[in-house]
Amino acid sequence: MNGPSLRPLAQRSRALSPDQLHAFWRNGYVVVDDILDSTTVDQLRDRYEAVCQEARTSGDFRNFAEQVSNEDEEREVMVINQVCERDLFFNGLLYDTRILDVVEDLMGPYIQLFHDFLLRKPAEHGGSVFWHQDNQAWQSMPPNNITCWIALDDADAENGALRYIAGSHRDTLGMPIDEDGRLENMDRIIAEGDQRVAPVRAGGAVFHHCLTIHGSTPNNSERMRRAHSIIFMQPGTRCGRKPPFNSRPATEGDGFDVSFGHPLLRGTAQR
Ligand SMILES: O=C(O)CCC(=O)C(=O)O
Repeated sequence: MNGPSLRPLAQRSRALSPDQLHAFWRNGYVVVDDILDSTTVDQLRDRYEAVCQEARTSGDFRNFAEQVSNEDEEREVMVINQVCERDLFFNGLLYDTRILDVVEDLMGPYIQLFHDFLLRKPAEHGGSVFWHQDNQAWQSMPPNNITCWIALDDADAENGALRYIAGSHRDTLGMPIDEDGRLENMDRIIAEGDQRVAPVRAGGAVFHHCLTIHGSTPNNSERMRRAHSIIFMQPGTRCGRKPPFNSRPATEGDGFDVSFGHPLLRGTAQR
């Protein structure tokens, strides 16, 4: 009988091992060490600091640090959106085959940019990032977006690495959400969930699914924790919200035309 052949995972993937693929789908995230070489990381750090300096001067950035009490007022997580539109080096990184090969293993051969941003958690007063599902903010349909969080410094529990509720992208499927898109049982799911820190060395990356619950703790260490997040989508994805920053669909429910802000990175744009 001639049917589609099911090749072993190892033969179908470009970059990830079968164990890494299984870990991603089981836990909702996977750490990939040494995805970028040290020369690229050094160049990225230079451009990163230049972009941050420009944003600080112009005021064109957000502070994403969680504000729970007055003591948090001095805390900072500097966020700069759509860095790929501000700097050619970051724009080039979108097309890096080392990253796209992993994304292709996770979402298939049609890949478009959803958006990208920098997250700079300074030493000693870096803030925490609240527990969330990325798709709470985006309401993207289908909810298949995948984030590649690239570490520019070694990130660990001391300087506020990412932490995840392992398996929450599966466990929360179909659960009721409130009018903000937040899971109604979010607090209970987090309290009872399998919380895991995801340490990653500079030049490595964590890939996570847009339904995996995650956040990060403050940075009280003497080391910076700099990261760059690139979020990938499948062409044809719709945006359920009109988000508050540039280069997004004009209206709720719109698709994303291929554009400078949302380039097609692999494959063809299916309509
Ligand atoms: O860098 C952090 O602490 C949070 C990052 C995050 O939430 C994301 O990239 O989706």
